[in-house]
Amino acid sequence: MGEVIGIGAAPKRKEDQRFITGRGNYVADIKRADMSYGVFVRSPHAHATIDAIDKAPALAVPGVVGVFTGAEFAADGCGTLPCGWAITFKDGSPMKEPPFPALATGKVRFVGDAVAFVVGETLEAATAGAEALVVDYGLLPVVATLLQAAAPEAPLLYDDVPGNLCADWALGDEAATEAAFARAAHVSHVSLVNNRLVGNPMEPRAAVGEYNPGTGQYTLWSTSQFPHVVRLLMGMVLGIPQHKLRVVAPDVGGGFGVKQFHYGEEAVTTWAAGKLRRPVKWVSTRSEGFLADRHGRDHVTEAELALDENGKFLAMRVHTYANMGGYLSTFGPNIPTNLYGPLLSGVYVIPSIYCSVKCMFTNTAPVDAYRGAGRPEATFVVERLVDMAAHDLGLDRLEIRRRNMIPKSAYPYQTPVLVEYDSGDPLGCLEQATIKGDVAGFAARKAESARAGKFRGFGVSTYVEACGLAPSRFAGRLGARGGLYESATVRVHPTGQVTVLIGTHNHGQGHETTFAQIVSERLGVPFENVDIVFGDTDRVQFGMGTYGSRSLVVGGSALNKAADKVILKGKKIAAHLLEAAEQDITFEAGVFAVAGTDRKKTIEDIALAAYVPHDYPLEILEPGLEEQAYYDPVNFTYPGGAHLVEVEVDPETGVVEIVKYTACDDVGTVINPMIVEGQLHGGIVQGIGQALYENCVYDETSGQLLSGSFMDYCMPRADGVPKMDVSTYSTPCAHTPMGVKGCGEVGTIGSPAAVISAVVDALAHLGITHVDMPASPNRIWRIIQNASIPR
Ligand code: MCN
Repeated sequence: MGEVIGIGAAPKRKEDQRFITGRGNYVADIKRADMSYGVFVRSPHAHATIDAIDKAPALAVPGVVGVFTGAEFAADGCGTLPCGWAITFKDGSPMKEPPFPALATGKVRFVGDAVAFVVGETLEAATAGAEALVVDYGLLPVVATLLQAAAPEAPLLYDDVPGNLCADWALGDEAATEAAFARAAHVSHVSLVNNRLVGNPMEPRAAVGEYNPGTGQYTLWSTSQFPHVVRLLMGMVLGIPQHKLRVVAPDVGGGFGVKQFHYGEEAVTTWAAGKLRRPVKWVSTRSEGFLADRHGRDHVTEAELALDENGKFLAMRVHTYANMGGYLSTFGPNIPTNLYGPLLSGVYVIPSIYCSVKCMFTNTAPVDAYRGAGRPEATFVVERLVDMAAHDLGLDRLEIRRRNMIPKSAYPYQTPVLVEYDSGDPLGCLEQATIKGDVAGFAARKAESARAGKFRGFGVSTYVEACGLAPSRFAGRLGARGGLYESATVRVHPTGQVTVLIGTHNHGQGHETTFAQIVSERLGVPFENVDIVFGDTDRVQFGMGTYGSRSLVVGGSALNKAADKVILKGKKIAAHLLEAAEQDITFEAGVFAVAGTDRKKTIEDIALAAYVPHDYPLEILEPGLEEQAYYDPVNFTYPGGAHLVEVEVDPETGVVEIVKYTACDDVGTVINPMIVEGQLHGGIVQGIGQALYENCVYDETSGQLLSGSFMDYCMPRADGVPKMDVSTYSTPCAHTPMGVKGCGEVGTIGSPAAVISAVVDALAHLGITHVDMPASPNRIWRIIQNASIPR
């Protein structure tokens, strides 16, 4: 008999048993009878017309069984890839939404745009066929960067999208902000770039499509974070009714946002399987991933903060250019607008904020969500501005923050940019981090570094996040083309074990463990007796998937609600079996009892009675002990925290080493502290990656991807990451049933600004006030060489 392991415990992750023993089942592992293999032919040009495609040489390659183009896809009645959000221009007019074909037709718009799909008996045959295919391109002028796209007379990606402008979006009260700036004693300014990133999950994307002509049933196995949404969107694209389409996302080796979109490769692989009447497998190479996965970030921003004579914030003004890439991805326009503007108040009282975002088309891969999605960008703007204001006014960076933070007593706190924070205590987080990070000892450590010839810097970032994506009501107001709830079914078997069917998707976050903890505690059943099922549209009721740190807040709350319903039904059965009134039945630790008596039944007794209805109130209760619940929160949850960083800069080489990292994060009630710590570690490392190493760069003339491999795109590695001191500080969420807030992205949100704050501090004696990311050795060495104040 196993034990109950509930909320707050830290059992080892259930799922790791299969991963560390090589028993995971990934899409690339899937084998089907008579399976064929597909390879995408991708554009080598950033912007060109497709003048002709000669399939004959590819079809002549032995073993090639099919060559498919965008023209055939369209001629078959298939549609283009839908965008899930509709933002508007400032004047309310709709965004420009050009079609996004799964296989390009007429034109290609980025290097890596899929032009054809070649299928062979073997991967080798398909690869040879793809190489043999002849595509005639007519080269067009290229727009590779945001500023090129916005330049007057810039070449256009779409004839009907003037100025390459998808939308000129705005949020906040412009007039009030202008008035506050007019009366400000001081204005601080930053001009910054939020560097473009490639997600690079360990497992590249993959798809296997299958068609059964006997039943008309299509199946897609995909590396997806949201199989039900893929079924919905792909059903629309291919015209397949939902009941004839099954989407399975089995074990997925990391997503980080990259796998939360409906990709053309999914639709084409499934469609080709139907045309060929045989299964087709496509597995992305790492190089393809660099070219054709959705990218993240890529902003250029001018921002200003108005302050009074006491260093109190009066207003903030932010103007951002955000890159959409060549097409609008599933959530593309939502990320730099709705997930960015509303976070610009940070953890501060800022009476007026105005933000405008120009979403631009460029000849680059589509840009969409990458861990944090919009919120790291917002935090970077706010925190760089606050550091700059401290510098300009000669204030301590911690002091200016303390002076302007929202006090705990002011929660719930309505910001001037739409959102209302339900709970939080930024000052409490900062104080805990300050103590744990031994800020008082920094001066001595700096002197010691100086003796070793290193510049030591201290950096700070405080942040707030909006996560737990749903609030359908909110999403609707923000332009979502659908609501965002989550669903869970709790199935108590006749012998008392439990299967949970949930609409979220576990691809590294430990749901099989933490969700089992919730059920174990709520129903008083052994932890080992709970299995979590997800990722298969034929097994699980509709669900929205995993992204936006929503799984616990929304999915876990649905699970909690379904457990409530199980308990309620259990009480009815117990009342009958124990011959008592329903309101007299209590439930605790897996036991239903008549209050004040020793008459009781275990949950196992009740489950058996529910399924084997002897002496059971069939006339008032249906048999079975299985309940389903949907949960749609009333608000986002707002995790927050403070990150403190110390770096050493080697002036000879420009290398930045992080020598001390202290994080204090408020994620509300913690279900599993070990998993939360792991999530924080992972998130922080990705933020360090953005701050110090990673940069996705396109050639400005040709639009070629210059950082298309791990030789050119530097990922953070263990040797670049210090031992971190990570702790939590809990203010429970006021509206989620368990008081939980999300934790999956917080590390990525807090860290980049903290690292850059430390790098700038290390170079402050050279007159440096800002450093763009990534703070690579090359960049830092040049900054030191060119510093106006010699070292
Ligand atoms: N948790 C907890 N207590 C809390 C908050 C969360 O115990 N107060 C647990 C949850 O139950 C869950 C895990 O921590 O097991 C993460 O929960 P949550 O914050 O709900 O985030 P999601 O599960 O929705 O995961 C999404 C989030 C995002 S948006 C990205 S991107 C990301 C991330 O998670 N991608 C990841 N973490 C990742 N981790 C891995 N290994 N791989 C990815 O692709």
